[in-house]
Amino acid sequence: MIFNCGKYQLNLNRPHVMGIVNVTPDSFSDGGKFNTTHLAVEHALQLAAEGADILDIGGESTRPSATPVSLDEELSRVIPVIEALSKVCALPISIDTYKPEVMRQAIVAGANIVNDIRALQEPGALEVVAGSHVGVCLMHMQGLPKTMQLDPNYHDVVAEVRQFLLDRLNVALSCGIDRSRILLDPGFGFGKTRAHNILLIQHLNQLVDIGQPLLVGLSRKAILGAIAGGDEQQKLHAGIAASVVSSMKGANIVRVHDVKATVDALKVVAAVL
Ligand code: PT1
Repeated sequence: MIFNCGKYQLNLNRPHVMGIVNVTPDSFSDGGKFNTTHLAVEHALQLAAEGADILDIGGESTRPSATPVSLDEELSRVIPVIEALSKVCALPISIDTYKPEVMRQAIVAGANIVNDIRALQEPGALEVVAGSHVGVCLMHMQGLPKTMQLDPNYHDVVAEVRQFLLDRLNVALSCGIDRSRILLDPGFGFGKTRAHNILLIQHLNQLVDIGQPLLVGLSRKAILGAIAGGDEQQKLHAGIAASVVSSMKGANIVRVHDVKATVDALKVVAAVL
């Protein structure tokens, strides 16, 4: 399967790794804008050297109970990083945002993929992506990050996530976004209990059946802590297992913090598949 994202074409015949680059001042414990930009670019280049296939740049945390940041704050975090990185790195860059204006400016700055936890539901978001040649990831979420883990609720989580992704896929197609540009993502941890997340992994084949490439993100999420224990090493090891299991079940791209370990583990998966 080929994924088209503007000037890059990814052949998804082997599992791919998306490296996470958080551009939140607290993740660099410094505060200064120049330093934050510089350190984020350095971190991205490190992930590239470790074998990442895609670099995902994000300026707003979407983990449970996170508070949104303003448009101006998000722009000032991510745009300088994308501008600098696109000049020195030959990997596709994705922008992790749901804000259409961030998408627009990120594409101008050199982003190749829009990674949207709201699946282009914000007014204007579909138009920004349709009017470009970038790829897009449409993700499922129940509720909003601030409150999504308070009471996740489904009759049939697999059927509902599948239907949502199909609906958003069809909206994107009807706006002129080519099928080859679209990734789907069940949104692990986004308004889902441990049982919901596990059901989605067990039945990932039902999402594979939609026929679009799948992206999954389980790295360092609470569910891994709940299963394996919450210390750093337990989450790392559990995360590797989660990437291996999901790629064996048909996920094409895994979004992770720990790129080197994941790349090594997925070489075994590639050899087997
Ligand atoms: C994801 C994802 C993302 N996750 C895509 N983008 C985050 N496409 C940010 C927890 O349960 O899975 N797919 N962008 C990070 N969000 C979370 C959510 C982090 C839940 C942690 C948890 O701990």
